[in-house]
Amino acid sequence: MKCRKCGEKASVNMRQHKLALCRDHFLEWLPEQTERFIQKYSMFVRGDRILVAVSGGKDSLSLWDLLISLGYRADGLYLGLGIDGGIQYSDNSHRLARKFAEEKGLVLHVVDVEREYGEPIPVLADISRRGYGKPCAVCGLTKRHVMNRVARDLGYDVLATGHNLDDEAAVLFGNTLQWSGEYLLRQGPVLPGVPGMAKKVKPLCRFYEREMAAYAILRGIEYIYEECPYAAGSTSIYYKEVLNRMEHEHPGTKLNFYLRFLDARQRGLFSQHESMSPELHACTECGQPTSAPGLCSFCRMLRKATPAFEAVSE
Ligand code: Q46
Ligand code: ZN
Ligand code: ZN
Repeated sequence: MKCRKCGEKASVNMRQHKLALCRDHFLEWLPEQTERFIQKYSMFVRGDRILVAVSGGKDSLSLWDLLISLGYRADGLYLGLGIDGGIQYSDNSHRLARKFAEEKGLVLHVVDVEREYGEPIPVLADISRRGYGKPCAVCGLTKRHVMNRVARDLGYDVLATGHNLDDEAAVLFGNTLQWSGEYLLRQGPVLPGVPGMAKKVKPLCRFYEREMAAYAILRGIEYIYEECPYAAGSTSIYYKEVLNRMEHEHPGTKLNFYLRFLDARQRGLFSQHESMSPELHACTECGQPTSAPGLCSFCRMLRKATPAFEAVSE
């Protein structure tokens, strides 16, 4: 297979675009496309302060690398979840995120959940009894809360995450199977900010996971290969496998699914859910927006899990 631009041997073949590129042309193409998506979806402009949520994986480190190469002002935020799983998952991912930042002279904020809230994620999940065997619900809640808090407290304009097309298509697939109108209405490359909640963007949402892996490898980015140990057996991995089978038979299925959804949403397919969106209130503890008056779900979880937190905060 030859590079479409120069005729040299291709390194990456993107069947959905009928496009094969050599290393150099792929490393030119991907940042150009990223810039195009940033502008198309009005994610941010040069001069905005961007906070990138960095997990130590290929997507978030590549996103940070791309934004810096494109001349944006982007700092990183790493969350120490305290997950070991026999592979020192958190320690290794933290080490790689720190290494990346140090080598490039970038600012990396670190929030260690255990130090901040008294327990690591798996223990918080156990004692708040929200885990149902897996800490993912508590983990997601905590990540959203902390990312938003740091973005707000440190005055960032926007919070960027490294979700790729495979992630987005899997979430969309799940939401569509359930016809979750409210979630479908909110899914997209940009989630506008509301008082107390930062604007969120996903600049990689149109790139396949394998394109991001190719980018990270060709750029020499050292990232953690292992998934979080709690990801095994999750519904989202199952949806990804199903979508991959379809993609294999019909290249472009995932991209089409996602882009046609964005079109439909823009044409107002889920707009009736806008009027059903609940009124937002400020959490009485942390000030972040919540749908019911009183405490937000994160603060409620924390009270249940760490009575000490309750005593201190009252
Ligand atoms: S939610 Fe669950 Fe992930 Fe948290 S505990 Fe691991 S798998 S990291 S995206
Ligand atoms: Zn080429
Ligand atoms: Zn709260």
